[in-house]
Amino acid sequence: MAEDEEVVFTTSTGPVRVITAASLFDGHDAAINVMRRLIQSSGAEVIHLGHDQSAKAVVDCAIQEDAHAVALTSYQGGHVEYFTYIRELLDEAGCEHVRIFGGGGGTITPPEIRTLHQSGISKIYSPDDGRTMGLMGMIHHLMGLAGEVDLVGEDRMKSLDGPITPDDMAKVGLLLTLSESADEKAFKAAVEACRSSDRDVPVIGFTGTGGAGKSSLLDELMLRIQRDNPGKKVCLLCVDPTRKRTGGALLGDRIRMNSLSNNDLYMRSLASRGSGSEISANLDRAIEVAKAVGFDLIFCETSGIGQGSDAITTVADHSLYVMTAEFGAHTQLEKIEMLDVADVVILNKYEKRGSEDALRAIRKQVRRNRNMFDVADEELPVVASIASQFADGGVDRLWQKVAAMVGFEASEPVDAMGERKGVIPPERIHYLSEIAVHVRDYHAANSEVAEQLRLCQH
Ligand code: B12
Ligand SMILES: Nc1nc2c(ncn2[C@@H]2O[C@H](COP(=O)(O)OP(=O)(O)OP(=O)(O)O)[C@@H](O)[C@H]2O)c(=O)[nH]1
Ligand SMILES: [Mg+2]
Repeated sequence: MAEDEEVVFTTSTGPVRVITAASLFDGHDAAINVMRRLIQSSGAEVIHLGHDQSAKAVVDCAIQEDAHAVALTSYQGGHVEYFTYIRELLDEAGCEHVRIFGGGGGTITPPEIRTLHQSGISKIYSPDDGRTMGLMGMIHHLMGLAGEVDLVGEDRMKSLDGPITPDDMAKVGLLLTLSESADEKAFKAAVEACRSSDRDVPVIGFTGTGGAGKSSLLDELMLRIQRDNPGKKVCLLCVDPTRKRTGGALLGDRIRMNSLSNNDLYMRSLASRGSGSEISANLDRAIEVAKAVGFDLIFCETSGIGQGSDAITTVADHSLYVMTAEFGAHTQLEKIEMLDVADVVILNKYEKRGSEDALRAIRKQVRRNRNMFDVADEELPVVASIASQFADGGVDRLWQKVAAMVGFEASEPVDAMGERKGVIPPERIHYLSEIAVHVRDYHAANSEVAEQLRLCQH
């Protein structure tokens, strides 16, 4: 096979799903970034976690995402322990089928590679492999082995034999795989066999322009949910676009989710898989799974949308529209469909230049669209937020509104909406010069004492 020949791999359940990450305490992410792009261009749905990822984070992700394989790099040492611990955790969770691939250049020695292969790691790629197989040769080898994994094999399907709960992460993962790939009859049968709840659980939809901060806001809401409603089980279903040319996708929402270490939260990344819209064709089925196994609340995130899109309203009970100040001229606001229908409009990245003007214009447009001319600014369904700011007052207000929609508890906000706190509080802004002054005073006092002692001794 020629080095640059494009080969696309698929399985009976759709594209190969691969988790990629660099190991714990390791910032060497250049190699995995190259590999994940090539894996994606070979037709895989890649869920990228980034660098510095613990074994537990990788394993939880592989289980929830029902992945065929994980592909990791490790350059900082400790690779034998890291890879074998991931194997152990996956096996303990009943996920012996998930294949593990890795690389770490010359830092993983040939005897260590042999040990790792004997411990159930499918393949560690060495620099020699790079030379003999070539870059695409390694990727095709990985994709071929990952594609052999049958996610809906007999043993796994047999495990769907009774009611399951959100804590049965692997079985929920398998049901979600069926939601994307099984025919209607098989899907319904599996859901009914596993049903543990008949409750009608609220579904909140997050939509908005690409990169506006949907996932960051979701992550911030998750932190508040855990703080104010410990023990509640929440399911996140996040859609990113499938690339038409290869059928692969970068499912990148998970990289923003720092809150996921809490096992009350469950996240599944979905590719749009040719739905032709910002939600996946089977998102309604995935929601059905989340309801049937007893989650208390379901969030859906769409891929980035344009002015006329509102597909989220077809699956969500309440929808939130996230935008930034960069919407163009004020007249552009008149074209945005979601300003008519969103339960809350969120102007995120509020610390950026032009946001105050944008907030005024959005409020004006929402007033016009909904005939809300007599309503005070604070009563309008418009929130300004800074999702990247710790304990942001705007996100707190958004959480209050969402909590009221779904009957959850929400703490009172501490800070005002739109307050910019900065990393260093204003009263501490000169802290480095204060330290320098203290050190200088200390040295001056020391010199004076030393001088007096010198005079006394002579
Ligand atoms: C680039 C690099 C950096 C860059 C990283 C940039 C980035 N964002 O990734 C910078 C300069 C930032 C850096 C910093 C450091 N680095 Co550095 N770095 C390297 C270097 C030169 C190359 C690593 C690399 O990315 N190679 C590119 C890959 C594609 O090629 P490869 O490694 O040969 O891998 C082959 C196969 O294994 C395979 N492969 C690899 N991974 C995968 C994955 C999959 C899925 C597949 C299919 C294949 C595959 O592909 C290649 C085919 O030939 C290595 C030395 C070296 N020459 O290898 C040191 C090296 C890894 N770094 C090292 C060190 C010590 C550091 C620092 C701690 C230095 C310091 N004191 O600050 C920091 C730590 C950074 C951190 N936060 O973790 C040491 C590690 C020593 C050890 N483990 O015992 C090394 C080995 C250098 C050395 N000899 O001392 N580093
Ligand atoms: N300055 C600033 N950056 C933010 C804020 N919120 C999010 N970001 C950054 O904006 C970038 C995109 O954020 P995401 O949360 O991934 O946005 P998204 O809308 O989910 O993106 P897609 O899912 O790709 O459409 C990231 O680099 C975030 O760190 C904010 O309030 N201010
Ligand atoms: Mg996102």
